[in-house]
Amino acid sequence: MGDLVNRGPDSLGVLRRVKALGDRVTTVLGNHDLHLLAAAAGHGRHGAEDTFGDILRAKDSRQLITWLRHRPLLHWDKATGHALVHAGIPPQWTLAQTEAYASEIESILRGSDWRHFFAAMYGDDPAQWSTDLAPELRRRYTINALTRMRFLHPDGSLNFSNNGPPNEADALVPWFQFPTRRNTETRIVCGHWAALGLRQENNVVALDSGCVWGGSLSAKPLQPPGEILSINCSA
Ligand SMILES: [Mn+2]
Repeated sequence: MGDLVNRGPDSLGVLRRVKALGDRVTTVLGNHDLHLLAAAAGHGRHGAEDTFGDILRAKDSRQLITWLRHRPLLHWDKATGHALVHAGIPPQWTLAQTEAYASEIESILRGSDWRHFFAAMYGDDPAQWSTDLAPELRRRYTINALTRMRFLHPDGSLNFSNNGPPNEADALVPWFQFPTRRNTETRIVCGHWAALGLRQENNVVALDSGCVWGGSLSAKPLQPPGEILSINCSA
């Protein structure tokens, strides 16, 4: 569910290992993966807290970056009927819209001018979705919604200041509990929100159980469907 890098001690090892699995693995891009791609493109504001310098300096850096930028933002798993996405799908979008907006960015990242995309990726605006957004702003909203979203304001706009668990957030609503969600029929598997922990509700499976913070690493068998498996990461 993304964020293969920058969330632990051996980002280079993780990236090489997952890449080596080839067709046996499907992974979607997370905000930290995009942050690495931005750095590789010369647009990242990467600093001391980032732990992917080894990837940028590796002898196979070019191949790893090329592989990573060909990963999708959204994966629709037709066989099991699940949408895989790093943070979630905004309530204003149907699955068809999500596929269209994600695909627009995936095409850019896979194209020869991919580096240029990152010049305009960073920023919290626009926080509110509108079909009238100019292309550059639509793409930034898409990136923010699919890879950074947690809480929404009551008007449906994205909130970026609270990353805690839901009970600590006053008027904010977790995206998957938003009352007028248009994608409640879509089964969604996501990660990203470590403070939320494991959740299964409203057709959403949220799997980030905080491995990087000493919690656990969790997996959900989709075919055949099974109970969530978790392994302890505190050791
Ligand atoms: Mn994330």
